[in-house]
Amino acid sequence: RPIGVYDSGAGGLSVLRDIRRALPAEDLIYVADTAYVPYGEKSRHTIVARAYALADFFLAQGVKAIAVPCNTATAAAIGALRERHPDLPIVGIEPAVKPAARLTRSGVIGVFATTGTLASQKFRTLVQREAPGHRIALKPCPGWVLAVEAGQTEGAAARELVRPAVREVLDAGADVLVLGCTHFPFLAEAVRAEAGDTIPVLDTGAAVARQLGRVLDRHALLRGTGAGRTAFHASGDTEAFAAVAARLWGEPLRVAPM
Ligand code: DGN
Repeated sequence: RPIGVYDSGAGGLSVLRDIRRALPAEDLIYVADTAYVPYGEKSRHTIVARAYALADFFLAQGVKAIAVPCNTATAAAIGALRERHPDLPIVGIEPAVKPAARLTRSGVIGVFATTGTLASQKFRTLVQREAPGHRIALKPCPGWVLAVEAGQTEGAAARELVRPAVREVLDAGADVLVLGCTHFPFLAEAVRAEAGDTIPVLDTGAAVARQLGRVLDRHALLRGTGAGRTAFHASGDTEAFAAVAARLWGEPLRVAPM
């Protein structure tokens, strides 16, 4: 049986890459909820309703687990989703505050994410638990999400896009940067180029892939061998998503409607 993976758009592809690498035998179904992108400024109510709709879509395809590589959706909806589907393994994502707290020397951690993530109770709890006594320089970056959705992740334009936010958190004293939105690893090179070699830039894609493997293993749901398939769907314009996703995923791909 396949694993369902979703994000508001193309961002989750950065984590899908890690999942594909970590679990090569699994069949994966990726849905980009592009009819509702971006999630960053949407109400909690809307994001929970979308989580329910996506889970219903996945369950109709017989999935054995769901991964939500979207920080905004995890923060707003994963509790409600687990309550609604108590027997289904569901894996979310959270910003890399914990590893950042171990790395920082200045005690200031820069976090780039959506407004929804940064304003969530889940994020506040994460900071209190994993980085007590540290200062967090928060920076919502809705423009970065739109740039990735438009496939603009490289070159001088990408560096210009990220420069003001990177400068701002570095000026606030941050010496480690957290990409707390799954769209942002596609801009990691630009962020690294702006921040310089000595500043670690962290994301949690690989951790999510590992966690998914552990959860499947615990439920005895891991497939033995064989080549896993990857299917792509979008709730919005499938052709438009196919064009962007091919660029970010690195090979041409077919996108079916949700
Ligand atoms: N990729 C999502 C996240 O990790 O928060 C949401 C981006 C968005 O839709 N604004």
